[in-house]
Amino acid sequence: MFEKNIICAGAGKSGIQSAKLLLRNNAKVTIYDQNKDLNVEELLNKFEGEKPEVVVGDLTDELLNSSELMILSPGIPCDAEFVNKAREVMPIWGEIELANHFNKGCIAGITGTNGKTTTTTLVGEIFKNYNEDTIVVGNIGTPFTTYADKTTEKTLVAAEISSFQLETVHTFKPHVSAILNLTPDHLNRHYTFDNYAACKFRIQENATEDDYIVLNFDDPETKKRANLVKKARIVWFSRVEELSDGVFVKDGHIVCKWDGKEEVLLDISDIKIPGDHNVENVLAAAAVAHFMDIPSDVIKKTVQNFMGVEHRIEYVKDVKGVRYYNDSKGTNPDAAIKAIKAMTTPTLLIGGGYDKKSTYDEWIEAFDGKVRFLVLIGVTAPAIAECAKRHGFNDIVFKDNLKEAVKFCYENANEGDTVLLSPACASWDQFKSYEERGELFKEYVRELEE
Ligand code: UMA
Repeated sequence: MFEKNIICAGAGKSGIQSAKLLLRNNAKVTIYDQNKDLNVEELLNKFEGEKPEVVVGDLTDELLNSSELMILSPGIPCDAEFVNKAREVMPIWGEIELANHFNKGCIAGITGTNGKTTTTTLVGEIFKNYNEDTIVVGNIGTPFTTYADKTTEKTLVAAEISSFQLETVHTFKPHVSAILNLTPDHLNRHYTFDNYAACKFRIQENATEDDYIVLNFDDPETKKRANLVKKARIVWFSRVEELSDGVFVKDGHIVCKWDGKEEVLLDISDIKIPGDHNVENVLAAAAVAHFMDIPSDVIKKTVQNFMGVEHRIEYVKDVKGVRYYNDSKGTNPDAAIKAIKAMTTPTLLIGGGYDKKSTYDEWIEAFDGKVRFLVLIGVTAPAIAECAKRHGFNDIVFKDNLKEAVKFCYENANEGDTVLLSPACASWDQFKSYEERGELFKEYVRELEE
């Protein structure tokens, strides 16, 4: 299908999987990376069987003249000098475009500023419960090219798609796409918020009248750009308003009203992941799944069993009427603010860890009268305590380690309270990683006497 050499630019996950896919399909491939210090031997060891050529540093005219196509990894800006030079002599496809070229499955593509990973994971779970032939790919961590050429007409594809990836698509066409929300992000790459938002709307560029785009009615920036939608049918979702058409909350149910018919997809009480932002993620996931023709009983059952993404406001279990959440991925104050805002009952909060010289003022302000005890561990404990006191918060307890902190919470929580590990700090003072910290937290909670 390809006659000349193909350049896969970027030797990360995307470049490697693009090269592997092309080699499997008998193309000639050169991986090109700007990093002169790249360990070529280590890279080649990742290839069994046929190996690609590898070029690092400067891109030569010789390579350009002997190639017919460049596949760009998402992390490489489209206006990089070598990309501009290549564009004069060959087409530039993103890794997603290459995957799309080989894909035979039906794609649900999810983008937006926040909540992409949770929503894509949930959509993937719903698909899997309906059809084993499902792949969950994209910005979520597994390049689409890993599986694209193994898909069939029956495959369901749940794809998390970033703005970087959308810059270099040409024919990519999800049957159902979603833009969850839009706030300024990646402005160093896209320069303006309008450019960034326009990139996100490219997700529906090739859609026809038979395709759908799920959009957030409650997000002003998404709403005001709905005129960017070309042919896809718009499915609005809303957490706060009853819509004449779309997916929304009504009397504790999530309903879909479409073509004059109203159907209950699931109940708000089915949602186990906390916070208004997660209600929005579930609304979007349910809308995507519904318009991908997944029956509502599958959607409902999956949501009932969905505990979220590991280590991100992850529900662990209830012990003696107290709910335990693991937010070990809350490694900075911003992430920890989202977690505490998501709590709806009095909370015993475990925080502290490695010192990244963050400021904690906004985190403490976000407690909003909900925190009964702040249980501090790790290097940052004194600095956080000092900051909390400055803000008039004095219910502070120091513990030597996480196990002791969990024990204190267990002994002091009242029925109906929540215990939340959301450190606002990295883990490296006492743990290898936030994953290890989260795993241990869950282990200690599971050991508690019921
Ligand atoms: N490189 C260059 N020139 C450049 C930039 C990078 O040669 O100007 C080379 C680097 O030396 C390196 C390689 O390119 O060897 C890295 O490529 P990459 O940055 O595209 O990384 P991948 O490993 O291929 O990971 C990418 C996504 N990374 C980015 O978008 C930055 C991953 O998203 C994604 O999971 C993966 O593909 C699989 O699809 C990460 C991300 O941070 C999680 N995404 C952003 C976000 O979520 O905010 C958009």
